[in-house]
Amino acid sequence: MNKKKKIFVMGGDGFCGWPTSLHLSQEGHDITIIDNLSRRNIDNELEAASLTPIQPMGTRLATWKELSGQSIGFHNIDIAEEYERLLQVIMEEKPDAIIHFAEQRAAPYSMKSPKNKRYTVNNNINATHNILCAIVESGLDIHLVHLGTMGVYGYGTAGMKIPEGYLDIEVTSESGERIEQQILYPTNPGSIYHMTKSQDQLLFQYYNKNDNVRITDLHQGIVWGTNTKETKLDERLVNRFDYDGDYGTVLNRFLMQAAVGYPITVHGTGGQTRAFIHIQDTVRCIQLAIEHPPKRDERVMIFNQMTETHRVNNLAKLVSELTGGEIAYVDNPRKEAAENDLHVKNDLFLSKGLDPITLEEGLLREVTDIAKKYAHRADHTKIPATSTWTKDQQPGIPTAQ
Ligand code: NAD
Ligand code: USQ
Repeated sequence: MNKKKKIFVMGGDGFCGWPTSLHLSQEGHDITIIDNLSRRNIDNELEAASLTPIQPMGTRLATWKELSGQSIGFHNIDIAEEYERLLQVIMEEKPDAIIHFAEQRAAPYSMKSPKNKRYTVNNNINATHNILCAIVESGLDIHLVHLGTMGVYGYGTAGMKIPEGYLDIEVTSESGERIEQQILYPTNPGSIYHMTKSQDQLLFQYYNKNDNVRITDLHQGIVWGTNTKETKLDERLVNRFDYDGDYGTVLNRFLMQAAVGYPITVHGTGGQTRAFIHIQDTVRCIQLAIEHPPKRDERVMIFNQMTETHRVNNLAKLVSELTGGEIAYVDNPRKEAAENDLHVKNDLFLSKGLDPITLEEGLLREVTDIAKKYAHRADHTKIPATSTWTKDQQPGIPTAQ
């Protein structure tokens, strides 16, 4: 194993953060979770809950201690609002690395109302900026690993493979000389949430240039699946499974809809192509990112954290073939192209040893082990995607419902 590290996991109570905390603890690292439990509060606000029965933080941590003998620390801090507490805990515990998951991550939730737009911008940009500012103020050489999104690239690439963060360009100087350069790939976000991730990239570029902060930005695709090796050890460690119209992501929604006998809700024609990754591969990629930090004078390291691309309509057909579920083509509540192609480079993680889990091998297991097992907990009224991108759009509700 690599050297044992002290690692802060910001947002360690969430869907990606919890299994990552357990995995890194299992690997022997010293983990402290920082989370303000805002995601659980949003569940209360939306009156929607995880399909899986997630336990309170205290039970989660006590169970992990009982099973593994490892302690995981926890601080309830709002990192967007409580800068001084954040700085203090960094100064006291001196982490080698900080993994930053702590943002409002749902595009539909971010588009719901002016209040939601403003909350998402304030929360996400302040959270990221406060971490960067505190790292510099602490004087410690902390490696920051951020969970970004494939969505910062936009999805129309005219057949070109999306590179890992930087685009090769050629410009013509005043004197007519052709000069090659690499620039940050131009962003083209499709929601307020995705826009905050685009802003994050500028904050990283600036703090890296000005203060030499070592940063890895993981441009992650849509995460599917629920459990990992560690969360499977005991039902009290189960990971969250969002299926509601705001937080449920497309493939997990389709799996759950098929399992509970709700029509599979394809937005528009389902012509959108997206990048995907299984949650087990997410935690593995983060481990690899922690084990391969950039050097002090290196630019922001950007990885495309995805393993497969799929068209939404093809996913719906695949799930329908596996389960017999019926497909409903509903109004698209989002403002997005009816169709797009997507080709993505992910050579960096593959070269570091990632051996991806494919949809083919994991899909059916997910339907039976999770979606069917917890189908009785589903509230069908929370399934439709009711948040629209503009006032004149319609929610994505199947006609028979
Ligand atoms: P999540 O909502 O399940 O988890 C985020 C966690 O951060 C929650 O526990 C929440 O309480 C916490 N948090 C939010 N704001 C905070 C604040 N101000 N202070 C302290 N804690 C705060 O989301 P997730 O699905 O685990 O996503 C984690 C990260 O990965 C996000 O940044 C998201 O953009 C990125 N990502 C997720 C996916 C996906 O499919 N889930 C895909 C690509 C990228
Ligand atoms: N879609 C449907 N039917 C549904 C739900 C979604 O057809 O019932 C479609 C959407 O219209 C969209 C696509 O599926 O075209 C993906 O939607 P999504 O909700 O699964 O994904 P998205 O909004 O992009 O957001 C999710 C995570 C976010 C992360 C992002 C990665 O919530 O945190 O950043 O995936 S990516 O998409 O690569 O940018």
